[in-house]
Amino acid sequence: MSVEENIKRGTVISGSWNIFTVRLESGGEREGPQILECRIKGKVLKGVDSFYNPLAPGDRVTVEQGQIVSLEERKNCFTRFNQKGFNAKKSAAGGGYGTAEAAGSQIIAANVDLVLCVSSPVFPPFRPRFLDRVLVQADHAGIPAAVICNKWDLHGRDIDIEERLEDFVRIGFPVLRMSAQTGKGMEELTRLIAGRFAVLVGQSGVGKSSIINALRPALPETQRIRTGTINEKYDRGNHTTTQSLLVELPGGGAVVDTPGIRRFVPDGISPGDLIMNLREFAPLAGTCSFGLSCSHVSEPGCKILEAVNAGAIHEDRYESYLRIREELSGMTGF
Ligand SMILES: Nc1nc2c(ncn2[C@@H]2O[C@H](COP(=O)(O)OP(=O)(O)O)[C@@H](O)[C@H]2O)c(=O)[nH]1
Ligand SMILES: [Mg+2]
Ligand SMILES: [Zn+2]
Repeated sequence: MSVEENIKRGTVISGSWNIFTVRLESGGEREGPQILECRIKGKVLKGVDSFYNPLAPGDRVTVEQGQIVSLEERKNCFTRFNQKGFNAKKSAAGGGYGTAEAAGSQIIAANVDLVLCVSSPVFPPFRPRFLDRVLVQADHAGIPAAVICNKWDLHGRDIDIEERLEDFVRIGFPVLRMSAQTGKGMEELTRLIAGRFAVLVGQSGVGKSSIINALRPALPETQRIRTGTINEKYDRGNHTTTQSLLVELPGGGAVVDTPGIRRFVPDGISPGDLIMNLREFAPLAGTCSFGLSCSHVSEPGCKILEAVNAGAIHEDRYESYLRIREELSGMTGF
């Protein structure tokens, strides 16, 4: 066998620390896709040293003799701040992957075309705060995003939920009210994904894995993703999905199923830059009396506060702004 034949390109479909599942570009139609469990060759892979985890679903890699030898430059990264990683790397600076400064940055998926922020009206309850955080991160990463409100079959006309969903539409995010259980909205979802590479992000129990199963209706029972039950006492889903996983869709495109995230902390955004990632706030940047140094909390002549009072910015989005800002301000490094 020549050296070239031994070097293959592939896509990471799952993995966390040491072992990654890679789908190799098939060596021909008859062979079909080849799935391989791989380790990273040596200790450090170029291009990954500023992250908590070295590789994530969607990463394009080169595999040589069963080992990952290189990573293709990423188009983008959908990340979140992971305090655990931050602490671990702080205490183990110099060892393993990542640097002490930036190891709180956890890659959820790479080379993403669409972020689907999944929520539900009940079980678990609608949490607009969570959606706003995910949308801020998507805008920061330059990835288009859409809001999904699943379990619409359980929805009992909550006026606050409707109002927030309408506001997402108003500021330019597609909103899909659907039910993985009844099939409502499944055609729209397929059209929304449209053969692209999408990542589903949401709290545990909102129905991410159920949605992915519904996107692949013809699959045998054994290949379906396990879905959880809702813990009624806590109104939360059990964490059935423990690892992110890239799943191919029958009509083309792929989605990443992710474990439920209880709290989503934006990554790589300073408090001063936050409004740049809230799209109805962004055009007002620099227009306040205090210019770019305005914190938009209580300053006189603040255009953001004026916009909130005039109804051009939804009060609840402003509340999200205040809370995210406070959290980012308390984080080391800013
Ligand atoms: N009523 C209703 N239940 C759903 C729907 N989608 C998912 N579920 C249920 O919600 C629970 C959690 O679903 P799962 O897909 O595991 O959520 P995940 O944690 O986000 O992956 C399971 O019991 C599902 O059967 C839906 O559209 N309507
Ligand atoms: Mg799941
Ligand atoms: Zn201001």
